[in-house]
Amino acid sequence: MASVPAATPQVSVEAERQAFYERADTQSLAPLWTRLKALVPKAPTPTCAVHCWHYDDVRPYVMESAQQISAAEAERRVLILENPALRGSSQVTNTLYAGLQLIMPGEVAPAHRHTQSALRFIIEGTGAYTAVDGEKTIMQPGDFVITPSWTWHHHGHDGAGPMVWLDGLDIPILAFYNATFREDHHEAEAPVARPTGDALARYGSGLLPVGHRAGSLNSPVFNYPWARTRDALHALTRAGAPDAHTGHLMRYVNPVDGGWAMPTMATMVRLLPAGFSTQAYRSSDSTVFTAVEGNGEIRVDGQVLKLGPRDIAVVPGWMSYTLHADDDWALFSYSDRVAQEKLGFWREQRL
Ligand code: 1HN
Repeated sequence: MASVPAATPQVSVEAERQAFYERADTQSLAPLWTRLKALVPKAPTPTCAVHCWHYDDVRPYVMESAQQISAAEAERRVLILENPALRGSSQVTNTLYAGLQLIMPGEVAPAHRHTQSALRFIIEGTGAYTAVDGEKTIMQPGDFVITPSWTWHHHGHDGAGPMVWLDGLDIPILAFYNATFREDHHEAEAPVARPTGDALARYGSGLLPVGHRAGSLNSPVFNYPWARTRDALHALTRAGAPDAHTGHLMRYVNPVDGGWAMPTMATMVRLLPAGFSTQAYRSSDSTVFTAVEGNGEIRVDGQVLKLGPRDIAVVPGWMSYTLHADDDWALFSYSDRVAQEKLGFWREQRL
C-alpha cells in the first residue's frame, strides 16, 4: 500500500504550533524556541555600518549651520554624525552618539546638565572654552575634554574664527536604561569657581592632593591637552616597536584610580609610525575613530577608509580591521569598551 507522505505529520505539527502561538499571543506570550538563535547568536551580528565622514565634505555644512541658527537658539549647534544603517536614531553605533559642534566668536552655548556623559575631541579652531563643574578650559585641536554625568557645562568663544569639535555621548546607553534626566541652568553661564588650569595642576601633573578621595567615577582631569599627549606618543616611538595589532596604543587614564577617564566611554589614542601596518584585530566594542595628525587607512569588511586629519570613521564591533599608516599617524578613538568591561562581557581577538 502507498505509505503516508513524510511531510504530512510535519505540516499538521507546524499548523498546530502556529495555532498555539496565536492563542498564546492573546496573552502577550511568545515562544522562545522560534527566536532563540537570533536572540543569542554565536557572535555579534553588526547592526551599524562601517562609515567614514571626510571632514572636507562635511565642513561646508557645519559652517553653514552658523548661518541657519545661533548657538544660543540651538542650545547646541551640532550636526549629528548618524550611522547610515541607523538613520533617524541619532546614533553612530548602537550605544553611542557622535556629532560635530560649531561655536562662533562671541557665542555662548547655554549651561545645562544631563545624566549622559559627554566627551569633546577638538577638531578645528582655537580660543573657545568649555566650563565644566565650575572650571573653564580653553580648547586646542587634539585636546580631549570630558563632561561627566550631571555636571553643569556651557561653552563660549572669546577668540577668533570658527571652532569645531567632535562630541561623543553615551545617549543610547542612558536611553536603554531609560535613565535620561536634564536640567537647564537659570543663567546662560554657570558660575566659574576655580581658575583655569586648576584641575590639570592638581590631578594631572603626576601629583595628587594628599588625602584626595575619588568624588565620582570620572577622572578629575577634564582636559587632556594634545601637546602632552603628542609628546608621549612620539616618545613611545623612540623606545620600542609598536604593538603588532594596535600600534602604540594608550588610554586616557583617571589618575585617582588608574581606570578609564570616563565610566561608560573608553577613550584611547594611538600612533602608528609611517609605513606601519597592523595585523587584523577585532573587539566587541563598536568604535569611532578620528585622525589627529598624519594619514592612513582603516581596512574593514572589504572597504578601505582613508583617514586624514579631522576625518571620522566608525567600525562596528567584532568586525576585524587593519590599520595602515602612510606617515606618522595619530588616531583618537572612543567606544563603549569601559561599560562592556565593567559588565564582564568585553572581548577582543588578535588575528
Ligand atoms: C550636549 O549637552 C552637548 O554640551 C553636545 O555640548 C551634544 C547632544 C545631545 C544632548 C546633549 C554639549 C549633545 C548634548
